[in-house]
Amino acid sequence: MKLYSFFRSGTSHRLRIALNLKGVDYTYVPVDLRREEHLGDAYRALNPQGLVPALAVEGRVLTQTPAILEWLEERFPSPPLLPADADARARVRTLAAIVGCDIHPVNNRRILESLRSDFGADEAAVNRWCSRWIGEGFDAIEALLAADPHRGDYCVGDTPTLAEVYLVPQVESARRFGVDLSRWPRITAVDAACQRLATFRCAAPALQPDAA
Ligand SMILES: N[C@@H](CCC(=O)N[C@@H](CS)C(=O)NCC(=O)O)C(=O)O
Repeated sequence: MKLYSFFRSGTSHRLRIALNLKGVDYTYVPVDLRREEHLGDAYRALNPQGLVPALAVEGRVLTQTPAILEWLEERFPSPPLLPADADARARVRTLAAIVGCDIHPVNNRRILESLRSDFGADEAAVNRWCSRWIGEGFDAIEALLAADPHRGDYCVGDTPTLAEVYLVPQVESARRFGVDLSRWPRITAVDAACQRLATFRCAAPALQPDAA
């Protein structure tokens, strides 16, 4: 398997965590977003959307992390990243969707570039934008975590699930944008629990071959 990844990309980070949790080996292929390699013909031939990550496997290329994560779960069911119980699965998917559908898309590089070039936003305004949408999403996640009386160290159940696969990269990104995380003690505790696991630590942006 080849993972086309950028070290600082939150969606690439999701896949690195999931592949590590599943124990699946892969070759890391860097795609430099700073040099816009993802917009060139060579990468677009792999992913016409011009977004990382992409996973090349057995002669085909998978794109879109929700689809790739489901594929991984189906092809490598052990250890599971979704709980057995339907209600718990729904909770995991809710938490993952808050990050994947409502926080990450509006803070993506191309959106921030458009704020700068089409709307004249300076870096302070861009940071306010990111903080706002991260804050709204994290407030909701924190409330959902607080409302679950059976929760342990992780978001749902006693082992990491897709909820952490989405959440930990978003926490990393929040730190990068200078967001004060002290407002969300449950989220930071889940992140700390994940950082105790080598599978999460090895997926960190700073440890990737293209980290600079
Ligand atoms: N929904 C896509 C989003 C992928 C995505 O937005 N990737 C970002 C990096 S985290 C990207 O390639 N951005 C390039 C850009 O915005 O120009 C997924 O989950 O795979």
